[in-house]
Amino acid sequence: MNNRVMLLFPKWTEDYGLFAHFVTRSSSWPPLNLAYLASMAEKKGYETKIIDGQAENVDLEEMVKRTLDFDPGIIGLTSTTPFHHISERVAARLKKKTDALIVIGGPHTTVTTDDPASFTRSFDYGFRGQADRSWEQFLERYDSGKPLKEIKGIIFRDETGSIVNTGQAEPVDLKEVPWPARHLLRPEKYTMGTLQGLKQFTSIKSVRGCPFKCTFCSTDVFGYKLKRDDPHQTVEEIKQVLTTQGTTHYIFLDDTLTANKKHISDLCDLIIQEKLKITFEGGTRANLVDDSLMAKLAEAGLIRISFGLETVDDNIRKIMRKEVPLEAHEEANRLANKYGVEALNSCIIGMPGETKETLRKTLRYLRLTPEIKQVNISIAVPYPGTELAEQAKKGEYGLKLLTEDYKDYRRYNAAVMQVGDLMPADLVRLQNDAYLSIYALSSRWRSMYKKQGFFGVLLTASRFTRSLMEKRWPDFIRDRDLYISREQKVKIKECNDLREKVKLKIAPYGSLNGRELETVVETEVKKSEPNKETVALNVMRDNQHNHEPHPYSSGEEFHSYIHNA
Ligand code: B12
Ligand code: SF4
Repeated sequence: MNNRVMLLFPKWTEDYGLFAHFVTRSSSWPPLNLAYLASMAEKKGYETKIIDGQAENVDLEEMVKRTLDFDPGIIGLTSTTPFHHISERVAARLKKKTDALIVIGGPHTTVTTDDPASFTRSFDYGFRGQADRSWEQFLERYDSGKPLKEIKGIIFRDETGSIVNTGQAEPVDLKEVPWPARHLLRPEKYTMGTLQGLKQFTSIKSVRGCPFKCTFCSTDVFGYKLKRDDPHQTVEEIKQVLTTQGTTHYIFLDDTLTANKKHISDLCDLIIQEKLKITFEGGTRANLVDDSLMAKLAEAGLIRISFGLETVDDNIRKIMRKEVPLEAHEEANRLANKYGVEALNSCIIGMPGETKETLRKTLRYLRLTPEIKQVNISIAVPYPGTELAEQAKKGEYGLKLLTEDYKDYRRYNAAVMQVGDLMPADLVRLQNDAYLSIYALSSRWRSMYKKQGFFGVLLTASRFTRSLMEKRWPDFIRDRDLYISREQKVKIKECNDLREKVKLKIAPYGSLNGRELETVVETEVKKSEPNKETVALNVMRDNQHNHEPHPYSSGEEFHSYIHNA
């Protein structure tokens, strides 16, 4: 038997244009899945290599050539839905040139198991869901020449060409899964933009599965039973990486980092006790953090946490089963800010129930909530197997599925569903302008530059140009209520020298869900300006221009607000 295994992660950002630079400058991720599989292959005595086409900038031709030069017995590829065609392309080339077994695994194969358009004849076997155990069995059987088709959790074609599906893989015992073979990757290639600058990092997983069922998310499709690694094991893994590679920054891939408070709290305690000099980040639901947990996370080294806000519209959050109250979200951002942890908020536009008005509400909120420093905006995609895909197919909540060409299922610069009267082109345009509107606020420039460098600036400029070329004023300029205030509660935050600049805190559109929102603007004050009240009033009048009066905009109310400030 040929005991060489080649694992391939094809370059996927070629179709992204300028956005590709943005993606790779702000983050370049190790293919942890392949590193896990490689580790198992090495444990079973295989000589193993990984080519990360993305990080190493290896194009398709070069990837094929290097693979053939290595002459493996097994070639493994991984794919997500929008980039499956790229893995398929690589496999098709290789199929013509080698007799090696070509296998595919990962999210796309899991969610489209019996789809012949995805499991093409370029692949000999496909692996569904968590493949640690089925892959182990595959390697053992291949090595000893035993039949491979008896393994649970795989797909293949029978003599007639029909796809055979052997059902769920045997459960995985995390204690038996060796740590990822990070030594087969080049650590210096994996960097992440943070507020502390660009950091070399690795990803790590201490929990598999998620207890929630958001309609747009593929995690549930995997049918994972929630499993946690012993926190001691995770800490040992970190220590091993620290010693062998010197990596000090870790991204936890756990779907919901704080889903089990005891688990994450124990993990933090161990990191603190062992005095590990590391930083880390992860994502969770905003209602699963509290003051003491955030304090402990920060003490252990948490520098960034991401929350899935998705939308500020309560009804849409309910439909998507993300019923985290908005107040919890603001509180979580506040706690993160309190402990010096960067908070990243992700939103999805174009979900069931979305209208221009709900979208505007979300964008205003993101732009003007001072607690929110960073935002990620993606377009809703009905990934196969999700409840959202079912809703789109049935045309529920004003959805209309317009294509099943998976190449467009990529969340950025492409949309595949219509929702109400919002067409895909509207969503793409709004995604562009939303980023523009949020990052045009100068208070966010520094962090954008630190994380994304010059490409962040370039990307914002290109968004602006695009907006102009498509002959529309970006929202933040056209609709001044997006930019500054519709309502006029103004108070002076800082007013040391009236001859220079005055910072004004403005409540831009009153309250949202009972909580007042504020933003800070700066204004020049002329020497002749008699006093701060007049200055603030002038600013207020400017902002009032062209907008209908608001109940709280009377001079009286405004004055008393100023005096109480
Ligand atoms: C980290 C991550 C990323 C990183 C990529 C990291 C990387 N280089 O691999 C970044 C941020 C770049 C990213 C981007 C995207 N991601 Co992402 N990402 C994840 C996340 C959070 C963790 C992935 C991971 O490493 N898991 C740990 C490993 C161990 O698990 P695994 O990948 O599932 O691998 C296991 C099995 O699938 C299987 N397996 C996987 N590959 C192979 C190959 C072979 C040969 C075999 C035998 C087995 C096998 O065995 C592994 C061990 O059990 C998952 C969510 C999740 N819970 O998995 C989403 C997830 C994979 N991403 C998703 C999506 C949609 C995307 C994007 C398309 C978003 C976009 N920009 O439009 C892109 C696509 C990028 C790409 N190249 O495909 C979806 C995929 C849905 C789908 N139907 O494909 C997921 C599942 C999120 C979700 N819950 O919906 N992502
Ligand atoms: S909480 Fe996150 S990982 Fe869990 S189902 Fe929802 S989106 Fe997916």
